[in-house]
Amino acid sequence: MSLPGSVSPYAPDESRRPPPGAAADWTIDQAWEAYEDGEHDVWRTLYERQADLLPGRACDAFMRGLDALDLHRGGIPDFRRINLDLERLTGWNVVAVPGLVPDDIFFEHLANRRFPAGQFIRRADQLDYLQEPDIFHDVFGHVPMLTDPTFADYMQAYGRGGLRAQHLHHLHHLARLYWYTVEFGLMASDTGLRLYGAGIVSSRAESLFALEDPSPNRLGFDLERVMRTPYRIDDFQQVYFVIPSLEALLNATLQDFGPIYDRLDRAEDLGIEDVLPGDAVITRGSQLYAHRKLG
Ligand code: HBI
Ligand code: FE
Repeated sequence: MSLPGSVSPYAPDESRRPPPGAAADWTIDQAWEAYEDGEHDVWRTLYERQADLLPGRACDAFMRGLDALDLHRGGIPDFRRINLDLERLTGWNVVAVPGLVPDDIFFEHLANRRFPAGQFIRRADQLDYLQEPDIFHDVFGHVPMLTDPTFADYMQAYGRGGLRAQHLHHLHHLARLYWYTVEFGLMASDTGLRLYGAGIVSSRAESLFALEDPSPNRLGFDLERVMRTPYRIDDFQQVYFVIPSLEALLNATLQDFGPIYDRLDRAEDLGIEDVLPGDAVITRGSQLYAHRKLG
């Protein structure tokens, strides 16, 4: 993994060719029949942990998506099965890829309502953390939200925006928007904060930390503020941004990013722990967790 705040913690450089057996768009056959029992067991273990933890913590759209796709304790889902429901609900399809794909490939898929999901699953001794998103992170973490029409539109808008941001050399700013919403976003609800970020809902420890720990800041979502804020790729976040609704998140992207990028060109990056006078502060964190880890 590259250093925090870099353009894209994952994406290999564009010059990389698709790996052997992958198509030009990096897709591969999921080969669902080839998963071994031990791999299905890893899925079941991870699923059981989160299924017990997320009710009351994950947002309604996520819980509805889990149910709609019938993602269950049974084992690694067959993309052919979940795509029958997913496509009917929002026109999205999950496609299997070997792992991380270059940004332009990634954005092209999202812009066409295809979510690239890692085909592999982590080993039983990697339950709590792994470098690269596996099928549990991608399918359990990301795919349920794609059953929500508003979020489905947001993800396609992100894909289209990503292709543009690349040409305008603002990918690092857009990657922060992805990170603090799609991966690590929180949402307000009538009964308190809720999770919707895939990186959180697929992690037992961070599902608790993001909502309950006094260490991180929790700030009201503001598009430009987020795009100026570096992020952590190797540990829990030091700040989480809270959206009022998925509609508000989608509306924030339905504007011309050109003037925003112009202002960002003249603006300094913020410190990851900063709290600005204009911030809507939900939690002013102690940062004790991060400082203890950083020593
Ligand atoms: N590739 N398979 C995959 N999954 C991702 O989440 C992903 C990726 N490539 C690039 C990427 N994410 C992000 O860095 C972009 O949003 C910038
Ligand atoms: Fe992800």
